Amino acid sequence: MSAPVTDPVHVGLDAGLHQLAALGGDLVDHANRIGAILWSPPRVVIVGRLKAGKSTLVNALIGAPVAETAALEATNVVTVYQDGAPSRAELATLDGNRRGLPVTVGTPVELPCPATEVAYVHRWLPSVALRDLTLVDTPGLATLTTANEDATRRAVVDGFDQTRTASVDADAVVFLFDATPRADELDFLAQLPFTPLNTLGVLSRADGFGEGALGRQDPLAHAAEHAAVLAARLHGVVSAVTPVSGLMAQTSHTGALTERDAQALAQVGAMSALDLAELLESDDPAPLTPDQRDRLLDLLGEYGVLGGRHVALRGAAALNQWLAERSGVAELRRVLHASIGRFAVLHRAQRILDELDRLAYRHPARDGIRTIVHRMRVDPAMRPVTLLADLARLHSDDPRSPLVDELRALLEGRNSAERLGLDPAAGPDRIRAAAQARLGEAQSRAALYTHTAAEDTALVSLISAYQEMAALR
Ligand SMILES: Nc1nc2c(ncn2[C@@H]2O[C@H](COP(=O)(O)OP(=O)(O)O)[C@@H](O)[C@H]2O)c(=O)[nH]1
Ligand SMILES: [Mg+2]
Repeated sequence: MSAPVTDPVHVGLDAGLHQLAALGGDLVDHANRIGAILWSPPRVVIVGRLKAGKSTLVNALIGAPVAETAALEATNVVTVYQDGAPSRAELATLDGNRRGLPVTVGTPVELPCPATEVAYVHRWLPSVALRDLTLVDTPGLATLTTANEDATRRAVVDGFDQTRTASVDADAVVFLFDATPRADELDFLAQLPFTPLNTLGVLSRADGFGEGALGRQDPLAHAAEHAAVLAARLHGVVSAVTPVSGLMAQTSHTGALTERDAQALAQVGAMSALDLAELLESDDPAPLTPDQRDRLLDLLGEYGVLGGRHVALRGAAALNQWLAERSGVAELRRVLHASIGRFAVLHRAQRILDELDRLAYRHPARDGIRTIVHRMRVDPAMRPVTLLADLARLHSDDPRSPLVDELRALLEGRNSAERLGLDPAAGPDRIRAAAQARLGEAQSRAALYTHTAAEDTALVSLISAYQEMAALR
C-alpha cells in the first residue's frame, strides 16, 4: 500500500485488528484473514435484466474487453473482477471448493463444469480502474432460465439458500435498466441488504433511448431528462440515476476504435442523417462494404454512426473523444467513486465488525474479542458505519419509519449544518441548538414504547450522534 491511510474508519478498524492479533495464538491468523477484507477494495455488483448492457459497462469501466457480452445465457456466470497480478482466474463452486482456471487474455474463461455448479468466477487482472473498487458482473434477473436469477441472488444476497460460501460479499449495487424498472426488478432490489445510499441507478443504452437516433429528440438528452424523473421517483431505492451509453463507453475506453474505422465512417461524413440511415439498412451500403457497415454499427451503434459521421472527418482520436464524452461514463465513474464508493467502504466496515462478532461467538477467547469489538463500535470515528447499518435494518424491517430520512440526512450531509437540514451558513450556535432540539425529540421518542426494534437500535445511534453535535464547540 502506497498512500498513507487517513480514513478514520479504516484507522479504527486497523487498530482493532492489531489489538486482536495481540491476543496471540490463532487470533493472529484471524486478524490477518479479516484484515484482508479491510485492505481489499469494496465490491460493487452490477445487476439488471439480461441484455441490459451490464457486461458492456463492466468492460467500459475496466477499459479492457474482459467480460463476455451478448454471450449465450447458459454460459453466463457471476464474475468478480479484481485488481491484481498476474492475470488469472479461480473458480468457486457451490460445494465451497476453489480451483485455478486457465486464462488467455482476450478470450472468455472456459468453465470445466456446468454453470449450475458454479458459485462465481474470480478474475484478477492488473487494472488501475479496479484499484478502488472491485466489480462483479452478474448473469441477470428474471431471464429465460431461473438458473441465472438464482445465481445472481445466491451471489449477492448473503445467506441465500444457506450457502454463504456462494456469496461474493458485495458492498454496493449498480442497477441497470433501459427504460423504467419493472416491479420484479424493484422487488429484487428490495431484498438486497443495501440502503439507497449504496445503490446507483443507471439508465443504460442511453444512445437508443426514446425514439432513437432518428427521433425528434436527441436520445442522450432525452435519457438525461428521464433519468432525473426516475431519480425522484426512485428516491427510496437508489441515490441517483445516471444515463450511460455503455457501448460508446466500451468502444472509446478499450481501444477498439481504429484509424481505419474513422476513415470508413468519414467516407459517409457528408451524407444527410436520413440518407445514411437508409444506406445502413441497404444490401449494398456503398461506399461502405457490408463488413465495414457491420463493424461500425457494432462499435458505435446507430446513434454513434449518425452522430459521429462529421467528427470522423477529423480522425480516430477526435471520434474517440466524442464517443467518450457523449457516453456519460465519466459522470458514472465520478458518482461511483465519490458517493457510492464512500458508502461501500462503510458497508465493508460493517462486514468486518460482523466477522469479528462471528469470531467472538465461537472462539474460546470470546470475552477479550468482545471487549475489542465493543471498543471499535463505540469509537466516534465509527459512527457513520453504525448509522448506515441502522439505515439498512430500517429499510428491510420498517421502511416507512420517519427515522429513515433522519438517518439518511446524517449520512449524506457533508457538514453538521447539512446533516441537521440547516442553512449551510448556519453558525455553531444554531447548529448546537438544532442538535439539542433533535436530541430532545429522539429521547422522547425512545421513551415511548410504540417504536419497532429497528427504530430502537437507530435511536441509540441518533442520540449519541446528536449528543456529540450538541456538545460541539
Ligand atoms: N446501442 C447500444 N447497445 C448496447 C449498449 N450496451 C450494450 N449494448 C448491446 O446489447 C447487447 C447486450 O449487452 P451485454 O452487455 O452483453 O448485456 P448483459 O446481458 O446485461 O451483460 C450487446 O449486443 C451490446 O453490444 C449501449 O449502451 N448501446
Ligand atoms: Mg452479461
